[in-house]
Amino acid sequence: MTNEPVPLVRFGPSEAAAAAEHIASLAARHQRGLVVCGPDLRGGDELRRAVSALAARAGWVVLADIGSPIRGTTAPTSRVAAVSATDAIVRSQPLMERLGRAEVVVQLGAPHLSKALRLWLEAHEPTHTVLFDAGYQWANPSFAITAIIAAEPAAVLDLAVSELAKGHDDDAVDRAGSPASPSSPDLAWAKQWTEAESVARQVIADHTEESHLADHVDQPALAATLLDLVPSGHLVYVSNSMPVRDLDTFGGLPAPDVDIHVHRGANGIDGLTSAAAGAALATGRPTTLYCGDLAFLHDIGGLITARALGVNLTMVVPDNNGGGIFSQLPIARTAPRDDFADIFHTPHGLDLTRVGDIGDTRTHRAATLAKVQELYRDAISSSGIDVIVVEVDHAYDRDRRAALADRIAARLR
Ligand SMILES: Cc1ncc(C[n+]2csc(CCOP(=O)(O)OP(=O)(O)O)c2C)c(N)n1
Repeated sequence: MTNEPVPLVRFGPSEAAAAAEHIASLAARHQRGLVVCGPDLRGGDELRRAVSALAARAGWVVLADIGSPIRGTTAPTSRVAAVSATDAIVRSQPLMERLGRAEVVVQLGAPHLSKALRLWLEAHEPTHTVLFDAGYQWANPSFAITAIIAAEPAAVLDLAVSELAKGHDDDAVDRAGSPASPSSPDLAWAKQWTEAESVARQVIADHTEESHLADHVDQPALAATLLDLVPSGHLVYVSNSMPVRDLDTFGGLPAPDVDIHVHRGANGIDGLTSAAAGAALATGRPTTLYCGDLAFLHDIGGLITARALGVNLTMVVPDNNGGGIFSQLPIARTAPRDDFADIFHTPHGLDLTRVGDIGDTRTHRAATLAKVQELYRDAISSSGIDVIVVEVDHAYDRDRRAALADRIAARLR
């Protein structure tokens, strides 16, 4: 279907009411909507409630990436029923063909981590893409914006929900969790997404359970296991490359009051330990850094400083002896094997537990998920810095990832 070009509309910081009317009119006319939430989004319970209410009222679907506060929560009462396995879902071509094009996208925060989502949206362009953008940063690499809103998102969405609710039986909607009035949204679209989410989550859970019985660790199962272990009240920092992608796709919903920080922007693998240590010091919260081995090595200086400052930090480092991400990229299929290792994977061959020699840094080694669980629980119950180096056989991890992707694809057909 070809879209009619939609003229760009802008709403300034003081135009919350007009922006809300715009969103309400889109919701009234289009049932196939996505609220896409990325990092760099400020907002607590108010925003979560507003996003939730809009999604319920419009029959729209919330896709929340791992760095978005919509995915993490600060109160158990305000959990948003967000889709978390977005990347795995969007990669299923037969499913996406059945689901069809989204008519409206409302983007909150920076772009969602999933490249597959971006490519799908570019190939099946929504008629309307509304960007909340207080700083006019145009954080949409697809250049697909039809409306830009500089007003505060929670206020705009609340007003939009009130606008939509005019004349409807609000209480029935709120009490039942699903609309009851004749003007209720058609929930077919949301239902299909929710079903896909629960199928993907079940396959990931089965995979992780299986991985717990294995002698080796695969990183999708490690990410899922780690997010399950992080207790309420903790802060998580996650490095770029596969750690952030794995936590996003395989990590599900974090426990209430877990804040997850990502290091996007230019997507560097530098400065991770320093950033996590800074976040731990600034917030006073017990902090976990989930960090690739090259990212870890990149910021050894940060580790020395963090130790000197008495930071309370637990570092979990999947050590696949280099940059595992490159084996997931097309270059892995075309580069000659030796060149690929030297130029892309770049094995370091170091024993990362030797950072313990720096002093006062407790280091541990885990070769199974059960050992990771045991070490992590011990580490978070003590202060100071713990580094848990998780041995990952790169070829094994690659095969397990491929098998998991195949299983998800087969179930989402
Ligand atoms: C400062 C910086 N240097 C280089 C890169 C290019 N780069 C992207 S991912 C990656 C590999 C990262 O390896 P690791 O942290 O071990 O994570 P893995 O790929 O194994 O998940 C590299 C070198 C980058 N993003 N940032």
